[in-house]
Amino acid sequence: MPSPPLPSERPMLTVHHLNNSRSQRVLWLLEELGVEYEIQRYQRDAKTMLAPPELLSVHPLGKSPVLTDDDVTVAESGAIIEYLLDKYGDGRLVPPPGTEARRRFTYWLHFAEGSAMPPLLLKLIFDRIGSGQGMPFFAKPIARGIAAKVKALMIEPNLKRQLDFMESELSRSEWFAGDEFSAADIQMSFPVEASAMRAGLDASRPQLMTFLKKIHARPAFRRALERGGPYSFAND
Ligand SMILES: N[C@@H](CCC(=O)N[C@@H](CS)C(=O)NCC(=O)O)C(=O)O
Repeated sequence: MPSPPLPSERPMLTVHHLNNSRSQRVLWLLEELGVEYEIQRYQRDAKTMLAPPELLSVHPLGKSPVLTDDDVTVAESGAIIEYLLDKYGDGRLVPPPGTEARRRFTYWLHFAEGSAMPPLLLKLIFDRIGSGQGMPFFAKPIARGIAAKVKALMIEPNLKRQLDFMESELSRSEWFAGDEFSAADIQMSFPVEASAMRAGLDASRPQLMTFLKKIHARPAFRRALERGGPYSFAND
């Protein structure tokens, strides 16, 4: 039987991985880069779907993903991606500085969490409110009415507009930043997957559906899924 690795031989890079979460993107990037890492697993509370309190001892916000690399702790997906590309990328998966592709890369890296995710999260919340689950029977029609109004006035028009925009950008080039696959596609995978899961992305937007097909076929994506476990995009 092989002896367990000595502490000095173990990878220093640890992904603090919450099941069913954005930390899947970090595993995927590490697989694309071929960097060794270990996974520290955390399980969402089955009822609230919130992260367990142990994550608070890794980072004050207690959210996932968080990366620890020796004595460095990095939170926030976009910041983790930039950290990994700077330290381990050797110029891979990021277009050269000063190019149009680099400008688009930076845009999508920020857009994914800064613009695309908020209406998707609002939809998740208002779908739950509208379902009336756990409410007294007399409150259910009121909750349903409020949720339907907020969704129709605010959330759904934004979701439609952003889906149309992403679709048209992907008809300009094969990937989000240009003709080469980049870490911006990894960052954008989460809002695109979540849109397909819960915000009406379907075959009427063929570029986005092809994007999903292409990322699912990447060997590194599959390896990350095997290590991280399946996820459903049904949560925040
Ligand atoms: N913008 C942050 C979002 C982090 C975030 O909200 N993570 C979710 C998982 S996908 C989480 O930890 N949820 C559990 C909780 O809030 O308790 C990022 O991209 O890293």
